[in-house]
Amino acid sequence: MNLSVVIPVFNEAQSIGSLITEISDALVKIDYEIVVVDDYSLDETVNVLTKIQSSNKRLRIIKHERNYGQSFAVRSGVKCAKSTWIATLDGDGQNDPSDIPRLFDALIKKSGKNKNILIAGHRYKRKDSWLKRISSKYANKVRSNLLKDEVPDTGCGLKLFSRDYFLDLPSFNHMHRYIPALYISRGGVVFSLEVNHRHRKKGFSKYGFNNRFWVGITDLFGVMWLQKRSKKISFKEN
Ligand SMILES: Nc1nc2c(ncn2[C@@H]2O[C@H](COP(=O)(O)OP(=O)(O)OP(=O)(O)O)[C@@H](O)[C@H]2O)c(=O)[nH]1
Ligand SMILES: [Mg+2]
Repeated sequence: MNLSVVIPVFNEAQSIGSLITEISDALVKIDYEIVVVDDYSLDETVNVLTKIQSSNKRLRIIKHERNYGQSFAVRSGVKCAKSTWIATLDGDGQNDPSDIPRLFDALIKKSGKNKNILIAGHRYKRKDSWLKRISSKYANKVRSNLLKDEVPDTGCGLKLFSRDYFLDLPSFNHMHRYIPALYISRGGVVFSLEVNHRHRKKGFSKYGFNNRFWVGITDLFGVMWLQKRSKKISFKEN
């Protein structure tokens, strides 16, 4: 197996089925598994997934026993993943699975012997409400000024990386928005590649002003502190 596709979901019964079909269509040349992490959904998400699994042996379903949030769902999926390489994407269909092969190619080419490469999707044409686009634009500016992570888009759900390197990063709620900064502070190298972005067709957004803006401000200071305390460690056996 070459690639584990990890998808965190919370109440995505209406979107996850078509997304899995799209992934299967996009990854015909790759040996992959799909690890969907259900974060204690209250809708039919698990039933939908169980039905799909009966005819799709590449699909694995990991169930949280309560709602832990998106970052911990991603982490559980990465922990359970069987491949060296991971692709994450949102479960609502806003990321386009047909971008994965190109990003996976880039990851393999740039990695060589190194496992410290992050390929971060850059949603250059956001398909979100104007309010979300504007608030995200300013949030990205403030964040990149303070964290100096030099990426145009840190919140894109589509990211590819090595399983081991990711599991070494600090783990906290909402860390999924700071993965590039955490990579760089430990000596990782980040490449932003433009990806397609689509409107959410079904289901509901899980984030509003309060759980994005205020949490984001607290987290910014936390991540700045983590950057100060991080070291780029290199060693070899004699
Ligand atoms: N596991 C888990 N996943 C979550 C949680 N909240 C959101 N997600 C998933 O994370 C992904 C991104 O969430 P969205 O609500 O789509 O966030 P967004 O794309 O910024 O917002 P919209 O544009 O409104 O869709 C989706 O796959 C969600 O199902 C959560 O509490 N737990
Ligand atoms: Mg979304």
